[in-house]
Amino acid sequence: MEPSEILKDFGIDTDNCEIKPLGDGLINTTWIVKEISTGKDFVFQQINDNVFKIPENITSNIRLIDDYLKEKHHGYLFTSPIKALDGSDMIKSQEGGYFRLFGYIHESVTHNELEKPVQAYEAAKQFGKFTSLLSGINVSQLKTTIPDFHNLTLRYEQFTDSLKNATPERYENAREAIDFLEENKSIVDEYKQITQSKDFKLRVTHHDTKISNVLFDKDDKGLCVIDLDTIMPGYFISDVGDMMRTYLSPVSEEEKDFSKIEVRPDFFHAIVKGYMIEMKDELSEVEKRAIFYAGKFMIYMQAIRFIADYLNNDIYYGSRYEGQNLVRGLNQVTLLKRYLELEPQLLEVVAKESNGK
Ligand code: GN1
Ligand code: MG
Repeated sequence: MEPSEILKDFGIDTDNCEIKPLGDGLINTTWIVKEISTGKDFVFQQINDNVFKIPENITSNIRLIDDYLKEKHHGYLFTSPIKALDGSDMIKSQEGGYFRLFGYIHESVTHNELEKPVQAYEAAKQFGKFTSLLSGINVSQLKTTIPDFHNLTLRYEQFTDSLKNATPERYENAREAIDFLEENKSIVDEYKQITQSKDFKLRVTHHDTKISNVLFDKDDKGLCVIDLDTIMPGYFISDVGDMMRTYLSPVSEEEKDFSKIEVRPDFFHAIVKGYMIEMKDELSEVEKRAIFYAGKFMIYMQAIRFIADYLNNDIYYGSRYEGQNLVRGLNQVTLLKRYLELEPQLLEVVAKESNGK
C-alpha cells in the first residue's frame, strides 16, 4: 500500500506533497509528509500490528490521556493524532495496515544521541512530568497495548525457551552472553518481588524513553514526550531504567566496538535529578531505593530480548546484517557489566538525590 493512498483519507493534497522516511524506530514505519500547497508538515505512521495486535488500544489510551490533559492541564503540549475525514483517529487500509497522522511540531528538535548531561536532565524531567501530571488517571482505564511488554519474568521464560530452539551454531556464538545472563538471574527474582510489593505502584508509564522520544526546543529545553504507543500501566523502573540503558553510554546498542561502551556518572546523576524534580512526591521510599535497580532491570531485559531474538533467528527485531542481534545483545551485556561496576558510586548519587539534598 502506498502511503499516499491513505493520506487522501486524511484530506492531504497527495498530488502535491513530498513523503520521506523518518526516524530509526525498529517497530513502526514513519514518514514525514510535506504538503506543498499549504506548506504544512505532518508525521505519518504505520503501526506494526504484529507487535501492537489491537491498534485500537493505542488510540483509546491516547484519547483518554488527551481528554484528561485538556481538562486538567490545559496548555501541556501533547501530540494527539489528527482525525481523518471520517472522524476516526486511525485509518485501516484495505490490506489491513493501520495508519495515523500527527502534526509536525516546528519549533522542535530531536536528538538521536546525547552530548551533554543537561539533555538527560531535561528528558528525565519530561518523562517524570508526564507520569506525574497523569497521576490522577485511574490506570485501570488504560488499555495494555502490548501484553507483558516489560514483564521480566515472562521475558526470562521466553529467553529460556529460545535456548531450546536455537541452532547449535547460534547457541555456541551466544554462549558467553547466555552464561552471564543466567548468572545474573537474581535481577529477575528482584523484579518478582517488586510485582508482589504494595510499595510499588502501577502508573501511567511511557515504556520507551529513548532520547529521540523527547522533543526539545533549540535551547535544549525539553518540550514534551512523543511516541505514545507503549503508554500503559507500568512501574517507574521501566521509564527510568530505559533512560539509563540508552543515555548513560556514549555509544548505542548498535555499537560493535564494545571498548567504547561506558557508563557516564554525570549522565546518571542528571537522569535521577531530572526525574526526581517531578516525581519525588509520587514515589514511595521503597521505590526510590530501586532507582539503581531500574537500570539493571532494563539493561538486563534488553540483553535478554536481543539474545533471545538472535536464538530465534531474528523473528522480532529483524537484522540488517548476519549476527546483528547477537552484537546488540553482547553490547547490552557489556553495558550491564560497566553499570554494575559503578554500583557503589551510583547508589550514593541516588541517596543524595532522594534526600532532596
Ligand atoms: C523497540 O521501535 P523502537 O526502536 O522505538 C522496542 C523497544 C526496545 C527498542 C530497542 C514495541 O523500540 O522495547 O527497547 O526497540 N519496542 C517494542 O531498540 O518492542
Ligand atoms: Mg517506540
